[in-house]
Amino acid sequence: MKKTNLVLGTVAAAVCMASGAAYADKLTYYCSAQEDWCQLMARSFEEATGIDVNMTRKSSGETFAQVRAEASNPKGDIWWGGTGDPHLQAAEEGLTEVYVSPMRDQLHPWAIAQAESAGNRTIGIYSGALGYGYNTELVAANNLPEPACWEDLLKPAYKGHVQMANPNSSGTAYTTLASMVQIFGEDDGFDFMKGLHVNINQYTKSGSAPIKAAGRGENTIGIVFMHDAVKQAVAGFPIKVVAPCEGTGYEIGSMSIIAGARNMDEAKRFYDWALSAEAQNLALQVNAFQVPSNMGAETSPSAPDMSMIKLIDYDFAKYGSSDERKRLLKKWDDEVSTLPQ
Ligand code: S7P
Repeated sequence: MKKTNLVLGTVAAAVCMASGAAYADKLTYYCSAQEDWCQLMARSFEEATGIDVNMTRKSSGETFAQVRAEASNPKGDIWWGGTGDPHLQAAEEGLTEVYVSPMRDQLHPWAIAQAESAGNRTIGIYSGALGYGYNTELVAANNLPEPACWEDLLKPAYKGHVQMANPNSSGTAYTTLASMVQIFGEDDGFDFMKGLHVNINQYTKSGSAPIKAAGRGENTIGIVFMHDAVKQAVAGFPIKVVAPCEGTGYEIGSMSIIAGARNMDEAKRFYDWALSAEAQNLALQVNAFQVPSNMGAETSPSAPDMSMIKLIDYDFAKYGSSDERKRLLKKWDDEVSTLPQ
């Protein structure tokens, strides 16, 4: 497989040189998953193909903003990872490219459904449920009750003990906002966010930062994807992972080729490779406990069991639409983030 790719790459280079076109054996890769996973994907793709990868890691909302800002002169080629909602918004706004990968028949139906709902401008690469985690030692030391539901997080006892990311920069936090609106209804969902705001000690830029802080003992409760909390627990930190009792939202982590990519052939090679079981199994090396989209890839035994979690029927089409995402974020900015604490 590797040899075939190298031979094809050499042939492509020869054709480019003969035709006078610039030879571009490189890829500009925007990554919105965890830094260690982003790095491993970049280095492994380089090893598999010989293509040089220039990787930048930013949160999902930040990467979306960058892709949009660069739309008239695209600098990125591929955007891998991060929650699906901003990928769907990018697709709707024509910021990403239509591509139907030959790897598609190896994927779970939910990954293909994500692609079909976006006119094949994005695709699912993993999924994971939202929840929270807490530092059991800090809960005990502060005589706090053990939370089990979303509504528990509104208790006055937790004032200053809860952390989440800012939904403008973070896909995790936008998933939280959209999930509360879907679980409680819009008015009650925003009331929940306002009540939560009183207990928040900090809105971070990155979605997983609150649980990393909890692992280090600098924060008590972090609202994150459950797999990010499991990663801290598996690393040995005193973190308990919670699937909230009311039910919860989830993500379809996604991948998209950037419209007008300068290195389009390399972007498609990365896309096909990233959908393979071999590439998706790299997640196991960095304790990324999402459920992979390739049916032949392995799910870690430590991964949260999605079939045991009360999942809502998250409306990706609605909450990934440009109008709705903009509207909810503006409403959160205007009505929640400005409230006194
Ligand atoms: O890789 C872990 C993960 O939680 O990171 C992505 C996340 O969107 C990136 O962080 P932000 O919340 O800051 O955007 C998730 O897709 C993924 O599961």
